Amino acid sequence: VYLTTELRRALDSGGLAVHYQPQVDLRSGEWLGYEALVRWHHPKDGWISPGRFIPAAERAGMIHHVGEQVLEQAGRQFRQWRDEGVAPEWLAVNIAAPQMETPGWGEQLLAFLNRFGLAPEDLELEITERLLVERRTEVATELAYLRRHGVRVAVDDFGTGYSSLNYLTELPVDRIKIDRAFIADLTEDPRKVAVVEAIVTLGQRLGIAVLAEGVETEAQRQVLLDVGCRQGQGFLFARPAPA
Ligand code: G
Ligand code: G
Ligand code: MN
Ligand code: NA
Repeated sequence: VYLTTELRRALDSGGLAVHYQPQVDLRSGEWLGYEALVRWHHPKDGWISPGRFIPAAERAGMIHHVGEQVLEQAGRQFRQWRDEGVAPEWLAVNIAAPQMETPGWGEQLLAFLNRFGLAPEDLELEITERLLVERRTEVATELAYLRRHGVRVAVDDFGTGYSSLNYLTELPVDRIKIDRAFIADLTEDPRKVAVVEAIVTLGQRLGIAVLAEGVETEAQRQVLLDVGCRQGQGFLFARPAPA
């Protein structure tokens, strides 16, 4: 109760910030896109992790409000970067289940992009594998609508326990983000290399881009390049940071 009361206060008083982390070309190091990551600094309790308050916001029916503020801030920031000529190709935003399940949400999202003079192609929605599998029918309509208009979709946290590979052939997906659990011991565990290589091959065969999360070392980058993974994100390149 404390958390959601305080979150409501933060939402009303501009207490949420958005940080950005680059998604890069593993070969050249070029920054391809930015992932927007919400941050909450509580006046007394300090930084509160989205891993804690996003689930609380979902349960309390406040996730729409959080999502709107993230999109609003990130959209405006991306517009500014574009005007300054420093914007990467895309902006990636994390989307929670209840947002996607609101009828008309896709249309509102397109209107929102339009308001900032952004194209649907500028935006990528990161949706967890769990959501895509468990709520497949509920999110299908809005997802298909948005994708028809050019918005891209990334599967976040790919490979974490939901072995339904079937959805990859049925749901419109543009990018797979390999969960950082697979990357963490890539250089110690050959089985992890095998799994990552298989995901990369799967992506190639299905025409889906593959991005590795949680790349922290040069050795990991090298293994990823060796198995044909072209994109990554992680502390090796940059930590999430304010605009
Ligand atoms: O940034 P950090 O590692 O603390 O993020 C923890 C979790 O919170 C990650 O799973 C991330 O996807 C999620 N997250 C970060 N920002 C947002 C957001 O704006 N909306 C949603 N729904 N989840 C987010
Ligand atoms: O679930 P999602 O992929 O949206 O979570 C993204 C979060 O992962 C970011 O908020 C960030 O804090 C965290 N993250 C990003 N890069 C790294 C990394 O190289 N190592 C670790 N341990 N965490 C990372
Ligand atoms: Mn993400
Ligand atoms: Na992830």
